[in-house]
Amino acid sequence: MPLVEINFDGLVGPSHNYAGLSLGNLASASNAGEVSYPRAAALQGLAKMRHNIGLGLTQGLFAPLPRPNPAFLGALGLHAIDESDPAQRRLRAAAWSASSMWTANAATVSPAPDTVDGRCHLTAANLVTMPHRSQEWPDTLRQLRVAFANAQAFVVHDAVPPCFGDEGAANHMRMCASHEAPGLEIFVYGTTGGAFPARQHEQASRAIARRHGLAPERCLFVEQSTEAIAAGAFHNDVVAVANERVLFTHEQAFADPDGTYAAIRERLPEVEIVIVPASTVSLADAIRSYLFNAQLLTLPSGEMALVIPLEAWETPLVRGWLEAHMASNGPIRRVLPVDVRQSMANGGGPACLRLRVVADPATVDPRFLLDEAKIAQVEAVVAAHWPEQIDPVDLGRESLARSVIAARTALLEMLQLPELA
Ligand code: SUG
Repeated sequence: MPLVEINFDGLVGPSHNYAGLSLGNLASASNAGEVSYPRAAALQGLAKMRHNIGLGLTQGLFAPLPRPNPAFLGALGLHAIDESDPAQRRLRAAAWSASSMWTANAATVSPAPDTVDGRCHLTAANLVTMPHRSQEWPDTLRQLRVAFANAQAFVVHDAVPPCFGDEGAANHMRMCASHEAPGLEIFVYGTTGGAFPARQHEQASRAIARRHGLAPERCLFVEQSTEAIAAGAFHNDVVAVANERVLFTHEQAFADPDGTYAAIRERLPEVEIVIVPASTVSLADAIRSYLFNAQLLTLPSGEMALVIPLEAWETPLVRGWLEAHMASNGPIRRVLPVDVRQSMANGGGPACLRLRVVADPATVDPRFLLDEAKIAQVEAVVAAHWPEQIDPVDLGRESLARSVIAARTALLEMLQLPELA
């Protein structure tokens, strides 16, 4: 079986809520305090997975991580919460966060054709910049080690040391003539984002490239523009996405756009760079609509499709640009809007919800791979067990905690993944 791109989507967890925990993520901040709909959110994500399977693509699934996480609170000495202290309430909300749904932040992946030992390397992201995300990596690592246990095909690395923030594949793009060919791996880091934190540190990216055994001449380390981070692009995948020989980017994504494009062209002469100018779609509109937080996918026909959030299609300037691009015979031949509004309201579009792994599906633990029948089984578990809604003021309530834990247990039983219990 040849190497193919497998998209592992994170199932939206039963504790999905809007607590406004992510500084620099405008959607998270503006929806803080809203009531969330975990069941609808998970079903939206499953509908996207079904949609992509319908395109003839290979689809995988990661289970939500255990929440609420008492170990996180215990480590902070918070065995009981002082309800009058907003900082303590915020830390409790962190322990309830379903943020592992955004698996683009689970790990950085270097497929086998790029690495010195011919195996696919994955490094779990430490996510240290945001407290609610910093608790993810040990459980993520555990899951990656089960899914990619085949040691002939995969190497799964610990997170890089917490002195350097790493947010995984959201700040990493792989470009290549085809998925099976050696790739150019582009690591995008930030230095400053004005009022907002730069989450990806250059030294974390460089450490990953070394640990994965990448050839230095096939790596690029590119700085994200300060303006982009300051405008709300807390990850590079909010303003750029790449697939095979196509880079689709906003004009203001990188600190040195021309230098970046030239360096890519030098290493991958067949590259096609599709640049959306700020005069057509401003950085603010790009971030509000999440045009670039899209899945740029090669269909079995060889054509490329862009799976965008509905919000992008509903933004007239963005839709106008996409229609003009397709009419001009640009490399994106199809635009496919999907409804992931519940995730979008926390700043997670179609691209955030998936981790791309180029591998032979036969080498992956089959419990993490999906077909239509298994999606229907997951949907049934979600319909039966996921809370219909969560008001952030209910976080901490014992009965809610019990139902969230029971929901995940039911899922793991259905998926036959006792190792993750
Ligand atoms: O890290 N939101 C996530 C969204 C991650 C999107 N991923 C990518 N761009 N790849 C984050 O900011 C919101 C949680 C809250 O506010 O409760 C949150 O964590």
